[in-house]
Amino acid sequence: MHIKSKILLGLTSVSLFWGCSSSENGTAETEATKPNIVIIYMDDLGYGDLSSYGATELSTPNMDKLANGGIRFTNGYATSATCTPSRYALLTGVYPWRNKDAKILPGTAPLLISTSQMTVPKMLKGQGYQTGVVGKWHLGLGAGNVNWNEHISPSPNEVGFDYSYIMAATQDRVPTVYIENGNVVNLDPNDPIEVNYDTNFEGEPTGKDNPELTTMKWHHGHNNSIVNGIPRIGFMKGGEAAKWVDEDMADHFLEKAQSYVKSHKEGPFFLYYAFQQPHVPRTPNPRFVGKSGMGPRGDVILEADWMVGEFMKTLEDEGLLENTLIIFTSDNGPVLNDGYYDDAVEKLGNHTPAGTLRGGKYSLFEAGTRVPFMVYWKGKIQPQVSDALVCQVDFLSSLASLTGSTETKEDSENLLSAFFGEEKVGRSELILEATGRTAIRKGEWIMIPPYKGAAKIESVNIETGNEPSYQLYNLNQDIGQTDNLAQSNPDKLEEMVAAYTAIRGD
Ligand code: NG6
Ligand code: CA
Repeated sequence: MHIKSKILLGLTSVSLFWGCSSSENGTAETEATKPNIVIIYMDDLGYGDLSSYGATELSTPNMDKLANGGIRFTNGYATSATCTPSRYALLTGVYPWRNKDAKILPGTAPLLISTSQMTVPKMLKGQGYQTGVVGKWHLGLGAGNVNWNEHISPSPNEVGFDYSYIMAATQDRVPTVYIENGNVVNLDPNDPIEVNYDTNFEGEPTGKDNPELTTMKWHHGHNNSIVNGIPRIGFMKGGEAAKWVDEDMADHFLEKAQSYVKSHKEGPFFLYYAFQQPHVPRTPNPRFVGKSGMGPRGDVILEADWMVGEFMKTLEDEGLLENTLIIFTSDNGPVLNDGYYDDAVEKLGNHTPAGTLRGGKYSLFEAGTRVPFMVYWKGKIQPQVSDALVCQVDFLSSLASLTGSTETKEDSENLLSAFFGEEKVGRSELILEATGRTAIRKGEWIMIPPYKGAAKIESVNIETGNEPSYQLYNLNQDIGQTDNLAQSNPDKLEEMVAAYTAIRGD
């Protein structure tokens, strides 16, 4: 049985989804079933990587079903151009630049979210939800100096998730093991795990010194411990039986996500399903090798697309599709060579992972943060394309509003009506972040303050967005950000700088 509870909906139009009438003050009250909520979160998937977002060289039929059967946002953003800060904002409703530690974390970092902080799962738990996370975490674990051979705490389970099945950081970082509810899976106590990000363990091979032991070659970084032939970031010793099989990771997480759904179908549940694709190392299962003709990066996108389809099938088979809100998006923009020789550049052909956007992962230009962003609810949300400005930091307040919670955060706007396609307008302004630098989007404009530093990260071949003077672009007229109007439109520049300063306070 689903929990029947009173849902207060601030918006009359949204409340119509429940077929209820509105009261005089514009709010509606009804007995309704709370929907299950699933966030499918991709890792480094670009704005132009889906056929529904214009890709012609890759076909993503299952992701397209969400895009074409729900709302496809054209101005949907992650807060950040890298993983950890985007995930922090998605879960907490707080801009990551407010937390100085919200940057790409090593696998040994302590938990970034305070256990006293409000989070999306915590808020939903308060509304009667069961909550689970499956997949990539990358928000730190423990309180420093984690002993991987004991119960790890705090973990996702201390910031709102009843259930967690995760990898600690990234697929390219140690420890290369799965962690279920704070315990390393398949750990053999006689072969304890040790992890260090500064120094190697005596006698252990590394990508740097033992290239002959690697099956994937490192290009930059990624030359520490070798696991499954892949040189990683960080040093790890022991834990042989607990090590994941890279080529099986996507199947493994899918299976965990599916069993979570099946065992929580009485609902309501919230599942944060965080894929590891197409982040490096790209290790498609043999079923997908060669399928894209684009090398491993294309292959793992097809693999992820297949997983989305299988996951949707499970929701359908369990009779949950009409009662589940699905949000699909990505933590940051695309990158080709992110540290391994894997043919991403060589076999790209005519594919454009960023679509018509400038930049990519790590960049303050649009491709860093503007990402595929779909909201799907079969039978409830009318298929459409929306240009509303929306961001992942808005999930906290919006999902609170949906489920009858009064939780809200200053940085997190209640955009439920935009997320449901009832309004075509979202936020008026948004601060975007890339490796510690910030810019402001306001209306159709974006202003990037002057930044010192290289204009390009040569290793990944991506423009950073750095320039010694102000940049101002009109994104409606110049989506590719080629025409800097800072000089020719000083009034607009001044307005944007004032808006930026008002939020950032410096
Ligand atoms: C970088 C890694 C990159 C990737 C990134 C995190 C090097 C040279 N590069 O430091 O490969 O792991 O961190 O990506 O080590 S993210 O999507 O999780 O933010
Ligand atoms: Ca990422």
